[in-house]
Amino acid sequence: MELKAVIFDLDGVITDTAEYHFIAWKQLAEELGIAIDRAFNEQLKGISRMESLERILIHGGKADAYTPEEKEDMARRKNEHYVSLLERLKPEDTYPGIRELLLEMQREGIPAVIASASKNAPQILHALELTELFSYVVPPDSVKRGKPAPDLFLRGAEEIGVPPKACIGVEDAQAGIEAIKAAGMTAVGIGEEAALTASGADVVLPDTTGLNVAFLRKTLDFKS
Ligand code: B16
Ligand code: MG
Repeated sequence: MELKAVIFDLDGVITDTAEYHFIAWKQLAEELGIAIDRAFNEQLKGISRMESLERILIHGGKADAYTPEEKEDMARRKNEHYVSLLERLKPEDTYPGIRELLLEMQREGIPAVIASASKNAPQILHALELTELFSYVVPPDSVKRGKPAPDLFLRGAEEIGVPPKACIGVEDAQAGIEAIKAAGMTAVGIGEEAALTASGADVVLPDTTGLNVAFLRKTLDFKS
């Protein structure tokens, strides 16, 4: 099978915005009297803003304590804090090897797509000066279901006219790996091997330094 596209998650794969999400959620949770730690935060990776808030409220035993309007306001406050943290983002914050990989893909004519749950993805790519290296950024509102459903990844492949089995998806979150596999794509996990393998990752790398076109082609050949 020839590699025809690579569909990337953003937070935790292209750059470390996962940490900024954690800082902003932790502050909001503290204001609500709910303690969250990094282990709990793993469950929020790849999950939409409102769904993340719901999970935090359930975790704190406050699932039914607020009206929909109050929840909207909490999500807005968290996002304002998160967006203020994003002002620090610079091109050097791109994870190691990612820019080189995208440039290599461009030379080889392999399109790169973003399938992120984040409504802030275009702004993040702009801050990292990566916008031009992506063929398409899937708008999260354009699909019905978030990760672990396959919709974001399928929408990305459809937009550029590539069959899912010729795509590799790259993800740091368990929900994201499940989404890639449900889409019928080959999944490369970035991060902790045991958890990502349990979610169905075909291969797991500890970080992004090992990503290059030869590795991705070999992975697709081996798995298809
Ligand atoms: P926003 P990804 C996801 O991005 C994050 O992992 C998740 O923590 C966040 O809640 C979600 O985006 C929504 O982000 O609030 O910016 O719309 O990992 O799918 O790139
Ligand atoms: Mg992610």
